[in-house]
Amino acid sequence: MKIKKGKRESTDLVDLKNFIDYNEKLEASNDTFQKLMFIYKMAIKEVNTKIEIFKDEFKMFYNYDLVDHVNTRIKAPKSIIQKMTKKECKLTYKDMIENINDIAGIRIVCPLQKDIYTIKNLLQNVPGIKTIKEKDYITKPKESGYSAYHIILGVPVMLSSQLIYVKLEIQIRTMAMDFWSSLEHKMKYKPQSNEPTKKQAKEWVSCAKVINKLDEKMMLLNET
Ligand code: 0O2
Repeated sequence: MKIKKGKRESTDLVDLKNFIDYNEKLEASNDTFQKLMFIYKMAIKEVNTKIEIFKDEFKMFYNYDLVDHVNTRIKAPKSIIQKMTKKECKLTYKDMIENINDIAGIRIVCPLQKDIYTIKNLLQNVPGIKTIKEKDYITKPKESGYSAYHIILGVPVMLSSQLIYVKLEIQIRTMAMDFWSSLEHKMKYKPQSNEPTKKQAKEWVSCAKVINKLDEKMMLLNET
């Protein structure tokens, strides 16, 4: 991996994939993999600090809880390889960086639906952060019933010798959406669990609709 030591050589943002040998085969235990994961972790740190500042600012200045809690994670090597195989990628670092957008992930859980849009806009307006992709599963939930707002951000990470541009996935949900998706995820990935039957899948969608109604009612109650 080509990261240089010492003084920063350029203030231009350099895409993460320019740091690696294009066709180097992906190996979860090697040095390149560890260094890449370190850079993804630093991107999480950068954005997490911004979220904490917004959260504390809203509490201090407006006595308002904009964010209930935040979870961060680096995707497990096994899950990265599974996703690459599903997407029919070559198992190289270049393909990993280009195609897997959620190696670094931050999940923000907010009390109300309107908070999702507030935090999303705040993050998208942070100088230097770019929006690469947005998926609104709130106005258009997934077939499973899953609801959340997803954004893929491009985040500059400043190392001693370079400014590196890293992709990171933000999932923003209400507490009610988080309750649904945590349970549904647990059921889906329970050991020895089978694919849900048509009837079970329908029940999950129906629960998701109840959750959505609940979120709408909570917003109205909050306004009165
Ligand atoms: P984990 O461990 O939860 O992170 P893209 O790469 O942009 O083409 P991607 O990432 O395949 O698209 O799809 P999507 O739907 O935008 O995001 C996938 C993530 O959303 C999943 O991550 C889940 O976290 C969440 N998600 C999507 N659909 C569902 C669902 O039906 N139920 C639940 N509970 N969560 C869902 P991963 O990769 O599954 O893993």
